Amino acid sequence: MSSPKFIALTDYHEYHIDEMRQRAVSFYEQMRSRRTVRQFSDRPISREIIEQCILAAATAPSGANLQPWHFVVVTDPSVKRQIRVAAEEEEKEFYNKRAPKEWLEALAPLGTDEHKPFLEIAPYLIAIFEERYGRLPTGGQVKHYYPKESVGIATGLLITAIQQVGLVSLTHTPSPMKFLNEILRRPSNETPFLVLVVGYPAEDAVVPDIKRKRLEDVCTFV
Ligand code: IYR
Repeated sequence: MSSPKFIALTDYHEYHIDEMRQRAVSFYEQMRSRRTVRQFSDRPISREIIEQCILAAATAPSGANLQPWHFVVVTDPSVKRQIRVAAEEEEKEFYNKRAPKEWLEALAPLGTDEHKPFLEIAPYLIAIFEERYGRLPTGGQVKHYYPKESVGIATGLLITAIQQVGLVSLTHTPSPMKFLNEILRRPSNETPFLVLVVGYPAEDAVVPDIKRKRLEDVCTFV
């Protein structure tokens, strides 16, 4: 077992309490303006912006720092098309057969259905994979700890980074989404976590009139 190596915490910066308060308010203001968007523009976005956002996502804490994530950035129209076709096939089953009435009722305020044109229109689809275990070049396996939690945190950071640069996103979770392994040729130790659709909103984009819970409803101090 190797012994740990420590370095000084030089990147930490403390703010005066007034500035801390102001930063807390302004970050909340920024985050509360985020909306999940389902109508995208096809306007291109430079790859370097997406790369920076993924670098930010990959700073997420992870179990034993094993960073059990992989991001596949899809821009190729023919690959997007394949993803759309496969996703719509699953969604058709979901909306018409598999989904229990209760689930469809819960989704009704969002106005979603089996049609997913955004999978071809948006300039970027970022398929996020959870590495359930790691693979060594020698063929051995590396146990991963809390991979789903770790990937969930990284995805949250990615959504935040996308919002921060002035783009919009949609967390798309076709179910089941095993087809992503085949289309994107990912190995069997990786499970698709979700597809983040990224771009500019369409000029006439609309969003459902839904509300977030109040602080008292989501938080308890003891
Ligand atoms: N995967 C389907 C259904 C869906 C499920 C949930 I939970 C949502 O929050 C939204 C949609 C779809 O993408 O339409």
